[in-house]
Amino acid sequence: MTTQHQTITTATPSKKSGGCGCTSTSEPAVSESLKARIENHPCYSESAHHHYARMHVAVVPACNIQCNFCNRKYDCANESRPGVVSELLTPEEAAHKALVVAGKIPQMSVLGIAGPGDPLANPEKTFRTFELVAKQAPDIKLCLSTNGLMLPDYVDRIKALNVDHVTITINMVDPAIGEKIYPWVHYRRKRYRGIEGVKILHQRQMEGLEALRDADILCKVNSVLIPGINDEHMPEVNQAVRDRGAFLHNIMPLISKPEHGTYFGLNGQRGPTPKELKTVQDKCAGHMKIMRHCRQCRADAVGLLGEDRSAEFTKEKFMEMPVDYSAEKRQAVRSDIQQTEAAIAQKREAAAKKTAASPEAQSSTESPSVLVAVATKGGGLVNQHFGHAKEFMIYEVNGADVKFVGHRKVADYCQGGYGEAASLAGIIDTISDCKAVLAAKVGPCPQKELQKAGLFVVEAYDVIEAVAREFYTEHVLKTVYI
Ligand code: CLF
Ligand code: SF4
Repeated sequence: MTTQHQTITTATPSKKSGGCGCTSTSEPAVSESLKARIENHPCYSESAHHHYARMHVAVVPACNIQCNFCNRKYDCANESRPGVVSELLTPEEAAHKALVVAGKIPQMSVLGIAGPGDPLANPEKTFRTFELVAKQAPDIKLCLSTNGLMLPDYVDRIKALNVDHVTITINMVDPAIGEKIYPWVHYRRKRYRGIEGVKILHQRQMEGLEALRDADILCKVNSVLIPGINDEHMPEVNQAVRDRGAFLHNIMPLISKPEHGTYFGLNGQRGPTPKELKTVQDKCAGHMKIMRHCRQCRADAVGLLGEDRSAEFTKEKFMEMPVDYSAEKRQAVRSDIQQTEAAIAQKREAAAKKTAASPEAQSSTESPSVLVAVATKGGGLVNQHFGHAKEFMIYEVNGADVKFVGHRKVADYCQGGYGEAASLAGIIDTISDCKAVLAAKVGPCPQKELQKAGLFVVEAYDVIEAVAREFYTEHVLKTVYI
């Protein structure tokens, strides 16, 4: 892939607006050995998610707990978007699907089992699937996501299967808070209601974390942020999980609508706003790595995070597809990605040096942080037409850093080639706290409206960080915009 630079054209907004009030939060450094373990895992590495894909296979129907945000007619809300029904597969079908997808999408590096139920409530299906895939495609990383109740019993088996990435969903470390999230827990053939069950779940989750640490298996913790229930509690959760060796904390928003049929959905429990989510993520950052690029995938998701190719691989279709798995072809694709990543890293570095050397940066005593909204199809580039963006990636930029802080879904502006005024208003509202939109192209009409709303429009096709820095130097530092 080339990262050809095109001229950046910027349009100035018609009115100035205030700063975003962002606070910069640094994250702990990652050792070289850890980097090697996560470099092609799209969830564990933010930069990998621009290039590598993952797939889930839905082989686990049952669950052993009840979460108030889940209705198991639908996918698991721990790792999937509720309201999307998936086809259940046998382990043999799942392994065939994995091999088919590995041939068709050679940048697919990870196979995850993440629902619709809990993988360890269905251990035989889970482990059989992993065994079949490991035998036939050893270059695919295996990944599993669990509520943790049965984890301590299976860490040895997980280790023996060379599963190096395990996610536990931990929404509380205080059973009094957990009581508002979990009505019951089914443990060793007995159903425990209320706080009695929550205490068991909590204890097992903590044991599971420690067992993963002792077995040197990388652990990510997912936490569903539920305003008014566990939002203020989240720093405590963060501390408890990092004390027990978790590597990454993915704090993700509750998705809750009445039509999902969940307890929370039916009782009006809302999810957090993007700002509320970022505030909590920022509070927990600085102590351990925070994942901000999660897309809350469905249990049968296929493709890059944020892209959904599962419809191409329904059971009816993939069972008819021949396996075209080639370890050599996949390795060649990986080498290309590594080269692209190296070229991007060079551009990032050059852009950082240029900003630091600019007279404005040298004379400026303050370096305010601003947010920018990026339209991208992946590859780490600003490379998408504004009108085709279904989501914007949000970066926080200051004199020292360009940091990804989240993504925001929007309605398609271009629908059949013409813009819709209502969706444009919605998009502008969604990114109104940003200073600029960075896109490959922005049509004249949305450009005018974006400028009216106080956003710069930057048209470019280049590495995201380089474009963001150039905008920052030219339009924030130079004009003392804040
Ligand atoms: Fe799947 Fe989860 Fe493994 Fe990733 S997803 S089992 S760790 S391969 Fe990733 Fe999807 Fe977020 Fe999960 S974006 S929902 S964190
Ligand atoms: Fe649903 Fe997953 Fe909770 Fe089980 S652990 S109830 S499948 S969200």
